[in-house]
Amino acid sequence: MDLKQLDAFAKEIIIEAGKRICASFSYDLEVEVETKSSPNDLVTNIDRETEMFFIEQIYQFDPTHKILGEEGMGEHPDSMDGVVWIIDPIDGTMNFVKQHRHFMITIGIYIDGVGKLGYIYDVMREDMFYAIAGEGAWYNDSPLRKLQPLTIEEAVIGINASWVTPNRKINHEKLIDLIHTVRGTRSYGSAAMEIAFVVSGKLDAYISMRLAPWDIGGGIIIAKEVGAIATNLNGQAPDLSGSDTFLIANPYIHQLILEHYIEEK
Ligand code: 2AM
Ligand code: CA
Ligand code: CA
Ligand code: CA
Repeated sequence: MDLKQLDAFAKEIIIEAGKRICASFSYDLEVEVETKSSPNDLVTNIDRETEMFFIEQIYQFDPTHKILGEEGMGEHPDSMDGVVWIIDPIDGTMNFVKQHRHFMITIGIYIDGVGKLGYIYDVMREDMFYAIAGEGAWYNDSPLRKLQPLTIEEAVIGINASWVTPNRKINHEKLIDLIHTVRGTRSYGSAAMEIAFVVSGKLDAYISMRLAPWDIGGGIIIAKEVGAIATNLNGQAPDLSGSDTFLIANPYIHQLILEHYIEEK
């Protein structure tokens, strides 16, 4: 497998898909919004059309490649053998619908279960965060540095406000302690965007109670190249076979956050 050729192809179709999504903001194209598992879990025709675009392009490029997409438009791969693309056509659908910004296309390409190429593309800014396993990570044309040491007091973390109120999943009092300890908090509404910010040092950690393989499949490949640590809230490596909790952080604070501030119910 020629990774350079695959990388060039992946970037080409991600940028093309981004242009198609932008075109949907023109007035004569209707965006149809539906809810999925809950009133705040949205999907649109553009999510589905973008996933279909990727599937068609990838099968034309190589029909042996397999595709796991959030919207389930392709055949669900039965294993991670061979080349598997894990695709979230729009990460941050609520941002797409409501804000017309802050939504990402994110893709991870795995060969026999090993992450090889990872992409997080900010469609409106035309910003690409990406990595080639073993060769490094980039933000557009600039190499991303290894993450630098910092203390928890200096950290800026991504977290959704709902986890700091009483909930069934996690001890929110400990998260309140965390919020009082760190320098600042942010919440962007796109898991991939928050992961892109952690790998590029714009955030120092991001916590989520429930993410799916397509939310993190690209980002964790980029994380490895810069030394960011990604696990579930038990400290185990992320499992791409189903949904799980998630913590990605600067390596100097990852373990500290897990030990002192995370207590699942
Ligand atoms: P999505 O936009 O692709 O659905 C904030 O909602 C972040 O969590 C987004 O990255 C969103 O991805 C992701 N997410 C994962 N599971 C979700 C769910 N069940 N409902 C809403 N967002 C979900
Ligand atoms: Ca979704
Ligand atoms: Ca997503
Ligand atoms: Ca999505």
